[in-house]
Amino acid sequence: MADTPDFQLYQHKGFYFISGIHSAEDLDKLKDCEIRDTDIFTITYPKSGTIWMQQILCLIDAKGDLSVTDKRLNADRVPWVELTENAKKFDSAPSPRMQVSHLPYYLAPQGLRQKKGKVIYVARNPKDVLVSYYHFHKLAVIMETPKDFNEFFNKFMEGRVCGSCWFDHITGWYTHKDEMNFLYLTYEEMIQDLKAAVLKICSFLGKQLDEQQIANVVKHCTFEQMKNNLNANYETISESLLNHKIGKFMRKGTVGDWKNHLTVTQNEMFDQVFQERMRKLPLKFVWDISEFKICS
Ligand code: PPS
Repeated sequence: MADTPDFQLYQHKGFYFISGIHSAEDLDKLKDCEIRDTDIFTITYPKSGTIWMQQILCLIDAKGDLSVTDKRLNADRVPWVELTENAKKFDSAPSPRMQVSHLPYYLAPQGLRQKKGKVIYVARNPKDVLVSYYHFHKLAVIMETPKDFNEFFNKFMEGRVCGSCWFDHITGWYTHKDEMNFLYLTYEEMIQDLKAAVLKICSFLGKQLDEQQIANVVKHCTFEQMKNNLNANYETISESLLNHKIGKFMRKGTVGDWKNHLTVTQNEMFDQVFQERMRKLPLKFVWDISEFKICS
């Protein structure tokens, strides 16, 4: 019988990774890898819209033609650079290299800070991140199943999860953004107006798509379309990584689900930490889907 890797949370240089899928040796090499001008890195804290960006980048690259993306998983076209198998191939991969990553600013390839390549940072309101991550922990074989929501809430607030602390992640990237070719996007703005977000991404990447091509990108990147697309919904990811009987990776795809999970006390505690930790960042988040109507 083949050996099953032992998936354990471990720290490397102050950041939590998972043994069996992340190797410290490859992570260190990645930091020094040469970055090309054509490289595109999507950076996210987990559960902030990573696979959404995998799909968007694939479709932009295919000028909206879904059939071009038909034969391969989007996670293979736009791989996670820090996963051991991908990290090993990164240096020799053909251009243009499109990658996603949860790495913190200080462990990412240093060339990005010399304005080589492009970085798209996607942030999501952290209460919804917490809730999405809680459900994902139940689904993911590689992560410890939480005893209950309260236990996971505490772990998340302490940053004892793969990806470490949400506040550190966004602060690290955002405060160094001027050193990079950097686009900041939010999950919520993608929910509110996907076409506007796609146009922003195209402009940042210097991609010229016509109206119909943009409309096709948007069409194939909606939650409903992705949910039913086996190349985009992660339902074919091995059972040794995701237990598909427990739930779906494409779960709710909305804004404000935290209201169905956090207690009043948890919410107050969260707000207090949020105010302290985000005081110096000029970032605003949308916490509920109803806020869109107020804005428009
Ligand atoms: S991971 O595991 O870190 O890669 O997860 P990630 O892909 O970053 O985030 C998963 C959440 O993103 C939602 N998602 C979407 N929402 C809206 N529209 C589209 N097209 C879309 N694609 C993915 C996905 O449903 C997860 O959120 P939750 O709240 O759990 O539904």
